[in-house]
Amino acid sequence: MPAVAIIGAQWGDEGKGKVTDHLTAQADVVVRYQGGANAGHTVWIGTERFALHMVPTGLLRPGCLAIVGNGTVLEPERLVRELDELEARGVDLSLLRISDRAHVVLPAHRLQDRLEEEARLEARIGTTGLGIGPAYVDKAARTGLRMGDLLAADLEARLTPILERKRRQLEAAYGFQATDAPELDPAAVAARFSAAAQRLAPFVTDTAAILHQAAAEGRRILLEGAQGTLLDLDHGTYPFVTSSSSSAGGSLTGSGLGPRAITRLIGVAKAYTTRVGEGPFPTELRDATGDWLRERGQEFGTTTGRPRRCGWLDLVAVRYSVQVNGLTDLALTKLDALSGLERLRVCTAYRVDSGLLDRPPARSDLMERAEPVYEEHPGWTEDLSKCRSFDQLPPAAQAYVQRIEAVAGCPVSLLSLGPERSQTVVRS
Ligand code: 2SA
Ligand code: MG
Repeated sequence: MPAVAIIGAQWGDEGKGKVTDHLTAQADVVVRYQGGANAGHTVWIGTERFALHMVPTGLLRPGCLAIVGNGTVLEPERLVRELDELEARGVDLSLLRISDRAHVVLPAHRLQDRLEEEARLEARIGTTGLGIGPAYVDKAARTGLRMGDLLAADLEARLTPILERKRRQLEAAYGFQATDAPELDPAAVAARFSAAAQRLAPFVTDTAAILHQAAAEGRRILLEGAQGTLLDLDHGTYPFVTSSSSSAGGSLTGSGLGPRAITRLIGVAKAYTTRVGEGPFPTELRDATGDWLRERGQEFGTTTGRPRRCGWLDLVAVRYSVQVNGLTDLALTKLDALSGLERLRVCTAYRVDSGLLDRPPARSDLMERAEPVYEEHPGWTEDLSKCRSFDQLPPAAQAYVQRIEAVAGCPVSLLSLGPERSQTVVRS
């Protein structure tokens, strides 16, 4: 059963949207399995830019079934807006399916996200502020509302105990004055949701059943990850992570497929490193080179517009992703953005106090103190954006890619040399 998983091998924004879009040409079904509106997957089709948040990239390929899996958390009104905008631009929604087990992000979750961040003072996580973490907390606490529940006739009655509990929680934890807060008013929330629920109803179904059927028929399934392995709740740089399983494991729990379904796991890595939000980032460049990378790579958040922190390629992080996800190959993106740098550095180990580490440590204070151990490589000046095969790359760029393969312990099977669909090199 040929299911392929696409996973971020760094801290998100590796270019998964572009790589997924490339692979959807050979897919029958594309599945988003975790995260929600915090994701931002950018796809360029000709001169048109699409920024997808909750829906899978496969929706942009005619004939491709696009599934939003049970592992996601969705804000109904925002999802409707995303669908309306896509439809207005000519995207056909008839092959979209949304899991009835996906959890709902309530207006109160967004409020809670903001209150929690404010209360964290200097230990802020730098969340996207979209209520993602609180929604997953309520899912794990078994007090969440699911997409299937949205369609229930007694929605207000279902919301009442949920919002009453939330009111008590926010008052106790943050001294929030809950009187009159519309986010906590079951009637107001039910009214807001009911219009969205009507619009979403035709799409909401048991998506795992569709996937089991598709797998049994030998249809080609693509599992589209959001965020990245270093933001994974278990394997990432905790606590500076997102609240979902953004590594390979999440592609199973978040879709309903079994482990044997996946035959290929592609890690997407950028030729340098970026991170948005707070948290340790050993190779970060807080200097002119960092600014240069941000401008060259247009490193600004797709969802929030936040400037991304930029730095040299951290191969400790990529190698760790290869191991955590059992990657079969890597897709390397934005190699073209490095043209013009005289020398390039890649980090191959961390020095913490007097010891060397070849993996990110669990303790965030140790990770915060990690000093990168660098290797230097010659750069190149040629414009790579028109290269269409590996052989056309300048020798220094070829050597850079080969060194990545050696240190990460994984072959680079695909190179992205620009945002366009055509700027993609597949290596055999
Ligand atoms: P949250 O909101 O609870 O998921 O935030 C927790 C951490 O996860 C990071 N995070 C992300 N990092 C990179 N890209 C993300 N998506 C958007 C994009 C981000 C944007 O594609 O550009 O537009 O700003 C994403 N989503 C979550 C977040 O920064 C926190 O560190
Ligand atoms: Mg992104």
